[in-house]
Amino acid sequence: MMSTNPQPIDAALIPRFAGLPSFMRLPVFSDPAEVQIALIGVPWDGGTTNRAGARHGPREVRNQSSLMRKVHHVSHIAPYDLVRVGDLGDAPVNPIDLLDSLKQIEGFYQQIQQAGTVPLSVGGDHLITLPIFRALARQCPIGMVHFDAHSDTNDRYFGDNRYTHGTPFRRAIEEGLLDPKRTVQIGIRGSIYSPEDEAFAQDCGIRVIHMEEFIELGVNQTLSEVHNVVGKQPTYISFDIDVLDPCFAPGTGTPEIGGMSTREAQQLIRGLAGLNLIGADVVEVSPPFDQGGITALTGATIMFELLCIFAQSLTTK
Ligand SMILES: [Mn+2]
Repeated sequence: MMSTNPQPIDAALIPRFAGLPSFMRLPVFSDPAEVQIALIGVPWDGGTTNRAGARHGPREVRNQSSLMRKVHHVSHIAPYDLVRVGDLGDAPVNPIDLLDSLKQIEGFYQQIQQAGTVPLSVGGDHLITLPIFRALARQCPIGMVHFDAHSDTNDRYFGDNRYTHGTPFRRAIEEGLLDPKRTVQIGIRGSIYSPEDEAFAQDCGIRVIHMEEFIELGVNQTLSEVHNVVGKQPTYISFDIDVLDPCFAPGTGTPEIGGMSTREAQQLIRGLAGLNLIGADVVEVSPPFDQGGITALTGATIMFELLCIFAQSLTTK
């Protein structure tokens, strides 16, 4: 039987390079209640401390997402048959006002939360996750599986500025949105400002799996650790593209060598099926630093991997 769910434009009828570039070539909706999973862009990088450009991420990920097909080649999950998925456009932002942007992004995600829709977002820099949490985790702190080269739990930058893409998870913990004991960070590496940089994350009980430990553990043992830490309570997945080695994802603001391969990241995400998933994002894709669209393609593919486990989890809940 033909599904009545929204479907991507069929690439056998209209070639992939034609038409308007929505996420996964899906129809665009303005009412979140019309879909179960909303694909959303957050074109904002006002929290970036060094090389800006992630504001251009959503448009390029939409463009590269035209390469995605309809069925996952390993799990055979067909997300568009299982659930209603659509492109919900971009969250409203203000490129010259950080606090106004945080407010506008939070307001947009409040509407999504009220509609009972699950957001799968593309940034933007990593500060966008904070207003998303403010909307999704108001009732009760959530858990998180966090892929990143950086812990993003710093305190202040350039004097007394508390909001940058290096601080979102310290703020989320302080605000009672994120439960540090149900948080696992994977792939952390690179030079740090001082030996005390990691004290906050360690002291509040975040399970930090540095890149070196991930190499020791391998994919399967890392996954059992992740499932132990986050358990069956509501959990968010935040995927900073810089968790990948710059040879796989050069188009990002803060690259760190010695990172994960795209294959390892795909295996890890597939292993997150079965978690109680409430939302996810892919952040820090920065097209001005990209080469031939490879990082945007990677972002789009990670988004499809996430979409598949989300479609499955919504269907089996
Ligand atoms: Mn980050």
